[in-house]
Amino acid sequence: MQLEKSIIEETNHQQQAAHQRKFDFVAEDINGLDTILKKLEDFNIAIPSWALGTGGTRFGRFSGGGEPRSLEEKIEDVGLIHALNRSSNSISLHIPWDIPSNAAAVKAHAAQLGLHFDAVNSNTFQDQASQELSYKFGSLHHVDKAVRKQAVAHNIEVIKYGVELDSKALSVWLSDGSNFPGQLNMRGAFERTLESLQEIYEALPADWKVWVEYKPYEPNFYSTTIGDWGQSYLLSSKLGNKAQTLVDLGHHLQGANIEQIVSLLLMEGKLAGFHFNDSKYGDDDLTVGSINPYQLFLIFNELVEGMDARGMNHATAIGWMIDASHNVKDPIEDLIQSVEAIKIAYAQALLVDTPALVQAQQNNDVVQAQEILQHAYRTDVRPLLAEARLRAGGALDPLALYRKQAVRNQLIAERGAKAVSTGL
Ligand SMILES: [Mn+2]
Repeated sequence: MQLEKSIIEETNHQQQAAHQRKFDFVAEDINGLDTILKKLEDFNIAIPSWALGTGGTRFGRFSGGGEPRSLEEKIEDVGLIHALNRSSNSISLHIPWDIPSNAAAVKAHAAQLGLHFDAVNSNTFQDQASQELSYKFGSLHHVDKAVRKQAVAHNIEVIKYGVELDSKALSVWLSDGSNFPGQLNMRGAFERTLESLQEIYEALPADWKVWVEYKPYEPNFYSTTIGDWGQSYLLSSKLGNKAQTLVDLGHHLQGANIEQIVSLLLMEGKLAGFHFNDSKYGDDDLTVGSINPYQLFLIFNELVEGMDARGMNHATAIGWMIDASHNVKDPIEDLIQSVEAIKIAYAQALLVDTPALVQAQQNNDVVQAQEILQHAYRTDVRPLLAEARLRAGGALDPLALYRKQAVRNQLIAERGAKAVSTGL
């Protein structure tokens, strides 16, 4: 299904007066308002194809109904989100869950909805029915050369699909690791991973990147072969300019200072991009900003400062993507909330009085530095986001409109109450 533009316009019209009041109130105190609004309009976050279905845990999965049954329906769902928020103009495919069998048709369908394709993701963390050798003991790091070869070939196949869709990056996350001390020679595992990644790197088109994601534990619980940003950075440095480190917010041990990691990767030109989510304990894959929105703001503060220092385009220089799994929410509602949370943190970071902060840092005025950051963080920027959406043709209040139109009920009517999204 698609949302009629007239419905969005009509609803915006009804909400216009209330919006204008809130917008005028916050806009009055903001310097460079139009530049900020333009940056907010330009800033889009990719939606992963696996996030349109209900997520599960190892204990079970409870479908919400009306889930997309095919890649085409997943694209439709991203189209719905983008029509509402005008901030989700791309989709990131996971192979083999979403193989585009007819790339030209898939691309045309997406383009109709104003969408393009972000990074493609490979999968060597589970076995597929058709595959010859098992990844039970790893893929790119496997002790058996034949398994490594199969995993390398899979990644090269994913690049091929991505080329057909005009993607520009391959995102690699490995579950490779060990569950028990002694299971693995760690140096050997790292060297074999590097060798395998080098073969994949060689297959990258000239204008492509490979994004190397890290994660400290799970599904392996003693060691992960690419366990932290240092190990990913080491690999991406050895590989070359087309390799960079991907930061997934949930892939850190508790208390890690992610903003510092981001700041240094950016300084070295090695920050590929983000997988956004939120967590309280581990890789919880919760809605972005639902647990710790202040940390998200601090990360964006480093991002904006670092990108400006390097003259980078905020919207396009880095890959922005959600990577979450929704156990109990309507996936579309969750994604609308996540995109909103990301853009709130971004908008707040744009409000930081940088010259004053530099001055405070120079003077070791710790109190003033905190005041400056928290002044930006405590500004209610939601009317700015709404205004940017309005200017881009989206809904003033995407979630409210989604509910008012009973979109999920329509999807259930169309696809069935038991429709289960492919891949999960
Ligand atoms: Mn991820």
